[in-house]
Amino acid sequence: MKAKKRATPHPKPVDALVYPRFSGIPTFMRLPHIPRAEELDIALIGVPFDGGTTYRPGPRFGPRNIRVQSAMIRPWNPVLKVNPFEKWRIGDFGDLSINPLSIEDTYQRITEQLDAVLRAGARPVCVGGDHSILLPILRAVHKHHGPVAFVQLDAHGDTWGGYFGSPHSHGTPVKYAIEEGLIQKGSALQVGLRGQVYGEEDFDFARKHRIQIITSEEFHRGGVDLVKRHLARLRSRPVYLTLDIDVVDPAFAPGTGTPQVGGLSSAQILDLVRSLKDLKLVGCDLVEVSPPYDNGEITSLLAANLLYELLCLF
Ligand SMILES: [Mn+2]
Repeated sequence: MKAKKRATPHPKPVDALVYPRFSGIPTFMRLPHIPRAEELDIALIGVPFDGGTTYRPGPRFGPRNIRVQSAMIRPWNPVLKVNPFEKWRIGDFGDLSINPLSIEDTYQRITEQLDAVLRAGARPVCVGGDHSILLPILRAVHKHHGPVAFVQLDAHGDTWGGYFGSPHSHGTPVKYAIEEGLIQKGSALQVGLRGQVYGEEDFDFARKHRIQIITSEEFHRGGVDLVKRHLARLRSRPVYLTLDIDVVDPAFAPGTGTPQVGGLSSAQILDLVRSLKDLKLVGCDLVEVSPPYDNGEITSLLAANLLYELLCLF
């Protein structure tokens, strides 16, 4: 994809006051607030919805706190040797309109709004919100790219069925995305899964649909090299990437809805995200940051840095 007219001038910290958002909340990475997707190559989009959480609530405040913690992000990535703000026109698109009382209505709203963003030629980077927002995002992506290859960094597979008679929650989006054909058959990779499940049959869905799984235990043994071997199959296709912050160990990212011990460290997740560099990314998201459960804002700070690393993958 070719960059639009000109790259976004990335403001220096002192310029942060030039871009005050409403209520004094800064924008993502001090970028200009540009709610017009046609002016953007990459749109950073808040999705403040947590009506799909099954345990700890709070990720509706994720976009707000990640914006605040992203205030000190600088433009040059010395590891990947890239300045994403020079390469692409990137802006803070603002938050999507959601309905906090209805997951079905929220799904419709997200798909419609992202459809417009994609139609305007911008690639969406969504900041959740809980993981239930993945399904309507993928529905919009599917309209423009067809079935995509899929990489999920997460402690959980999110392939469970409904809860209490409701089909959708943050534990179900991948199941429906596969069943609706939004993800190309045999092209899904999940990294970081761990923790107890209800039974061995919880993996039946993944087996049936040939989802490749690298558990946290396997990652701790095989590292990024193991992941890179699996990525080889996905390189020729459009890829969608979803990052659930709970892939990181609660010692490093306590502010999340369903924490699982034995996860990745901050250094490991940085390394893992950077290893995804040469994929044909059509969009990505970062979800499940729950500020009310954070300590010293370390989860939002890590998320802000990971968001920057995601921009460096395009
Ligand atoms: Mn998840």
